[in-house]
Amino acid sequence: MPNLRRRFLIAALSLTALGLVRHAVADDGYRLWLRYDPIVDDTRREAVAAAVPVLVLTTPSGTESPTIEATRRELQEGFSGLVGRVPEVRVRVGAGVDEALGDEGYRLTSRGVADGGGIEIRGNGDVAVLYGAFALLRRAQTGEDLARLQVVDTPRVGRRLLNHWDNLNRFVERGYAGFSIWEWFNLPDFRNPRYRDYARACASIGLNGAVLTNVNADALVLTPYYLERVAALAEEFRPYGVRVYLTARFSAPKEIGGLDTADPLDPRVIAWWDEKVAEIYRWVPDFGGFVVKANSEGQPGPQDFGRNHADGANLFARALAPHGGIVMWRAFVYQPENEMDRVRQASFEFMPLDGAFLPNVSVQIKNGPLDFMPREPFHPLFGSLQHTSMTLELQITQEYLGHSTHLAFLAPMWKEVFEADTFARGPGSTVGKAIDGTLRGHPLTVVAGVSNIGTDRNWTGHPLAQANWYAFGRLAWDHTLEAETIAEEWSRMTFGSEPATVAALTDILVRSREIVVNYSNPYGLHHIQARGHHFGPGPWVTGGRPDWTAPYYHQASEFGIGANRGPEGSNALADYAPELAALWGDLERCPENLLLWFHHLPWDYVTKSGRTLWDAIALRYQQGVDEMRRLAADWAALEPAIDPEIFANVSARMGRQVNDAIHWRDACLLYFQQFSKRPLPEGVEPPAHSLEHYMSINLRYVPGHPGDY
Ligand code: GCW
Repeated sequence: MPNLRRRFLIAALSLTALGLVRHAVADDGYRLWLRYDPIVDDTRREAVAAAVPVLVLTTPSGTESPTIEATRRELQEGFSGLVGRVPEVRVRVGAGVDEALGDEGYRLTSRGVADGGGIEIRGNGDVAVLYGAFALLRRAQTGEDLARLQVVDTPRVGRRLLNHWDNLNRFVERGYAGFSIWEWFNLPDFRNPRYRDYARACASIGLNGAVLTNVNADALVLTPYYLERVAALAEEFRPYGVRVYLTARFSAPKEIGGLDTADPLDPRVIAWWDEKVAEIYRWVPDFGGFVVKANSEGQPGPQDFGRNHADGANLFARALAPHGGIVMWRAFVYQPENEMDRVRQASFEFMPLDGAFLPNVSVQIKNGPLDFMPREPFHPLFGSLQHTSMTLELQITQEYLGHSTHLAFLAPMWKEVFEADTFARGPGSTVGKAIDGTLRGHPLTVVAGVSNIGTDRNWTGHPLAQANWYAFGRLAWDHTLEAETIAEEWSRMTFGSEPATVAALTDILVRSREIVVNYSNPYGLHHIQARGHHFGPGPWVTGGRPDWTAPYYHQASEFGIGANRGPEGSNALADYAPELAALWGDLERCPENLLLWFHHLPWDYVTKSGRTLWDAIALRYQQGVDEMRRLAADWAALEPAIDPEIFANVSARMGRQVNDAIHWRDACLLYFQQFSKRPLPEGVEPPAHSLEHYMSINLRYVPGHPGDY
């Protein structure tokens, strides 16, 4: 690798001189945003080189740990790539603790000439210094002036985790980028270099933990055979500050423990988990803890034994506490036999338990009350749980936003969640503050993102979906960053700093998610996707569990469309603060992008535009198609600036996305038109096929669908 890198560097630098650098080497996307290609602009490259002849790493320990070694390697490879010169990296011994930095924060300071110049990277721990090194490299990649750095940066949230929905057979549930990168069969002997690169990528954006297994995975991962392999992965990640976590299947004491019960109050079950957890810590001394999906979608749980979620969570919490571990207990619960609106059920189950969870439990809550829809209001539990630590669960993989076929940059969606005001303690009580502990003072703070990576060479399938992994890490570290800032950073790091290219790419990314909403689920529509694999439209999906059908949510009939969640309907509004219930319940004030989430309205209801609801919906679908065509055209214009392999890959996906947008529009409008009985308004293109045609499409073996695997 170092040799290859050097050869690449020499080739690239000589090509820079010829002005040909952009197409110098075919780029397969493996390097993610850590490309370190030579800075093309001579003046800027020289300025960066002049700023970093010496880099001083300062931690209280001042030792040459594996983390410090990794930091040095990263800085030297990074800067030699960027500027063609290898900086000297020194470790300073004997510094005290820097109070402003906490455990993981870092300080970057340009040193005066009298001190020998260069930059000091300081932290209270080695991993903090590593974060500082990555931040410095990022600043160099994005074109910042490094000559007068005075930066202090600390994370707002303590545990910033990827959740892998990876099974032991390497099938990734809702994974669209190949198979699981964990090669269980080859471990622990063969350790794919990808593990290191994975940990590097995570550390570069401040992620500090990985849940290796799917919330639906079986219990075998807790057996010694797998624990030995988990320990090997933990060893690979450790220099980069990434701790491993696992999912714990509630029924494990029965499945792998030889007990006839998993009752959380049974002393044998308690003793079994205590010993199992102690065993895990013997393998992995810095093990992070468990994620548990219990009594949800058929998974076993405490309710099977007449116990509640707190009984279940606290069982694990007690076993983990002596070792410093935590349990993330998922609130994604809803039962087919429960008549209550599905979006209310988690509040119904968890509100009575507020205060009953031990301090090392964090209740893990998806951003919205339904399920990672293209747009949802925030989950009401973020406002209503007062005495419980809450983990925000985001989905980086695009289960409902076109898989890795469609471009949907998700930072704008996540920002909506972080910035949403719960009014829990008056105005300004945002979800971000509920999560980062500032609202209620919870010391345990966690953000989790369901990973979008797999064995695809470029990790994420869609080359631009790397931006979602990147954005997740950046927002988990600091949710006050702007989506646009993140998009721009990523564009610069990934595709270079040529201003017109950066501006165009940033714009493409930032627009993309709303376009997906417009051509698939406008006006607060939700859960109208195809059954099972969730790719493409399926507003007609009926049969089986009512809460897995589309009409349960869109409620379309000749009288109108939308879910009535006000007092006359399911009253889900009552789960929110009175201010929000009043706002969203008032047709005049309810934001139109959530209209049909909260209201059932007649087809001739007059929207803010003055158009009838039917016309407005139809035109919004058309708008989504038009915007998607423009997005694809804007991408096409970037051809000269993007590596050909990546350009061709994205272009093909964009072309497909345009067709899929048309498909969404035509299928949904034809379906709803049966009820509205109105013509398509002027400006909406007529559909190419009949409704029967769209309804007869039955895709099989779509990636990521557990039912087809
Ligand atoms: O979004 C749904 C998915 C399931 C998933 C479940 C969950 C892992 O369709 O595939 O299971 O949510 O979050 O538990």
